[in-house]
Amino acid sequence: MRVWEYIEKKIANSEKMHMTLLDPDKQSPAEAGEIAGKCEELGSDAIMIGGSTGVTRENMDATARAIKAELEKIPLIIFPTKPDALTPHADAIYFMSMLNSQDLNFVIGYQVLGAMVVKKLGIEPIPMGYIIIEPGMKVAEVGSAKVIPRHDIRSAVAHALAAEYLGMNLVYLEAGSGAHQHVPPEMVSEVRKNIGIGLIAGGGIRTPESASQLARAGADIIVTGTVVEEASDIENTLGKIIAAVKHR
Ligand code: 1GP
Repeated sequence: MRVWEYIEKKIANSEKMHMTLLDPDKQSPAEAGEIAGKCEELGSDAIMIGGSTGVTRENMDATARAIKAELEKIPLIIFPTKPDALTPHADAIYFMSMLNSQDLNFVIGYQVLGAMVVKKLGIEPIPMGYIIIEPGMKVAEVGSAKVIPRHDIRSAVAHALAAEYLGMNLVYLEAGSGAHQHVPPEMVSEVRKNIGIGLIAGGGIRTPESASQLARAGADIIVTGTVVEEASDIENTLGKIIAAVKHR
């Protein structure tokens, strides 16, 4: 089954999904593989690989290969920043445009550079509109985002609707990795009410309560990264977050 079909089916069945983000710059490939295997056992629905800084073709390749070796059923999806660190060892790539970037490279330039590479490597592209919400953190800085203020729900809805009308499959509301506040649930629910495509929320989600709140507000997919990196006991920390997403 293609990765998009797998995601689409779950969204159509109103099954909430959890995805784990691993940054190849944060641990060795072997450690990343071990963590990914554990996340699958705990019920995470996909592993995403990427980071805003420190990602190279070498660490992407080695980490993706190690993760794939540990995964039994769930897919590995590239979450790219720039097109110079793509790897053939993943199942799919979020082919994304940062809709509120002020740097044209992040809106369409890197996509043009990467498109032929994605085709050549045979990775499945999944079109996604990426929207950076305050505080935005490193990704806002790297991508020169004109960050949407937390109170500006109207702007978030307008960006999300534009993504839908541009033909994207998914919209990602991103508060930034390590954010002290995740996207507001009111923003998630207003966006949900106004769009007919899949909705992802990520950045700063550290507790089962936050994960459940955002899933109940209408996010189809909850992404966590930092919590896995920092957890001394992944089984307990991530296990509870995943359970909260699934059972809301
Ligand atoms: C970042 O949304 C993801 O792109 C995950 O954020 O690291 O804060 O979980 P965290």
